[in-house]
Amino acid sequence: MDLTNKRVAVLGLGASGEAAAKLLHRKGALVSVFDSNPVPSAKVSAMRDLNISVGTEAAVYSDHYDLAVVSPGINPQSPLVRLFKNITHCGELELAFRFCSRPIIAITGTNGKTTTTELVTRMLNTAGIRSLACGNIGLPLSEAINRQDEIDIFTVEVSSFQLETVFTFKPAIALWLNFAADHLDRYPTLDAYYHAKLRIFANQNASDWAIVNRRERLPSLAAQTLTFNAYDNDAEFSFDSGEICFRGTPVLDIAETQLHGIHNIENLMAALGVAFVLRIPWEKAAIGLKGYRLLPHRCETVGNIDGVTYINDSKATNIDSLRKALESQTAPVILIAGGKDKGFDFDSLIELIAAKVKQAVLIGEMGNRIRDSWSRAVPCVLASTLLESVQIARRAAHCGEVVLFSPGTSSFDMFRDYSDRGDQFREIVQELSR
Ligand code: UMA
Repeated sequence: MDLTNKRVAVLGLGASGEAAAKLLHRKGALVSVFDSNPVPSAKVSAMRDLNISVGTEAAVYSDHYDLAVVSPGINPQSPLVRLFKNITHCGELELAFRFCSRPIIAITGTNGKTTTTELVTRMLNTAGIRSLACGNIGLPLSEAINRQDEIDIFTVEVSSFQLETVFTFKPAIALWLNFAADHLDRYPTLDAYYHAKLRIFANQNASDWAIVNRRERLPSLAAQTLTFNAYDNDAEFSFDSGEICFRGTPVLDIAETQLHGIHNIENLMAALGVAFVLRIPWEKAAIGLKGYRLLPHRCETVGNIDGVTYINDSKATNIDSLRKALESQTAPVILIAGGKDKGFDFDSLIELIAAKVKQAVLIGEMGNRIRDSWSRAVPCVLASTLLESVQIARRAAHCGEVVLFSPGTSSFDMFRDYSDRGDQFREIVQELSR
């Protein structure tokens, strides 16, 4: 892709936009960045130092441009993108891929992407294959490729938002972990979300690999396929008596890892699939996997007050994730849930709620709707702040029980993001335990 003197508009100046603008600049393009919102002056100055102009929607004269590079968080139907409707466009991931000289392991799925990206990266590095975790996990591929001379293979977490705007992106290994309802505030239908994700396989051929959960309904794939599933013995990676087996032979004892729950067993299986493709011996692969600890906000125990365990699962931003957190609980649960209205229907959880939850405390935009749904199964109480919800949960919980904060939807109605939400929960619990 020759970008010399090409006029390129970058839409959005978040992490992706900034990395894309810098990459384009290095490749000789004449770059302008547009953002619908005010941009911090330090960021504007950093761009202007590179001769990159920064403007708002009002400054767009789109006929000027040869290419538009769109940030993943910007809805293709947004006014900013529509201004460029007659211009060739691609996403930041596609742009970076064009300049990436190393093979890519791409990981998608509604839940578990970040954990699996970290598991794979750790496994590879421990086995002596130099890898870097990037993509949706936080480090844009456009920035990661600055270091490609010291990397053997990139491990890239890819979201549906990023996949919407890829055209030639071709991972050597594509992992499909699972699919469940999410992002219904972005997509008109669940099918549209599913088809965006499917683009991970679009350019693969028989020299590539697809590592897929056998439970998933996927079209026939051009790549060589490996399957995994913790409930299905016909999958190549299966689960039996506490061990992950490959074609019937045990390869990893879960008790030797730091991970719990069926969903994490499947994440480990997917990572072991990468080990198989790259011919890493099981014992060597296991070293990295056994040492891995989950990031914060994923069923993280943050305190114990009067014999009640407090668990921060703020990363549960969809119903499937909340379901998995509940399924892994063995003690009665006081559940704190709710947040931004993403169009979810919480009725599908009723049976699980009735089986596991003693009381539900509901917050945020979705609080009323969840109460209408769940009050048939459990007592439900509304709280107007997170602090109030924890205080209510504390009064309801008895020794040996669990207060689980697993919102089941996004945080943006009350918090900056899920990590801000989880940090605040942790602080409240720590304050109460003093
Ligand atoms: N903006 C506009 N117009 C709009 C909307 C946004 O100009 O209509 C601007 C905003 O003002 C802001 C910029 O766009 O300045 C933000 O762009 P962005 O939302 O694409 O965010 P980035 O900072 O570039 O971060 C993105 C990913 N964000 C999203 O997909 C929403 C990050 O994933 C990713 O880590 C980063 O690129 C690096 O690759 C975050 C995420 O929430 C973690 N992902 C979703 C998820 O995991 O569910 C998909």
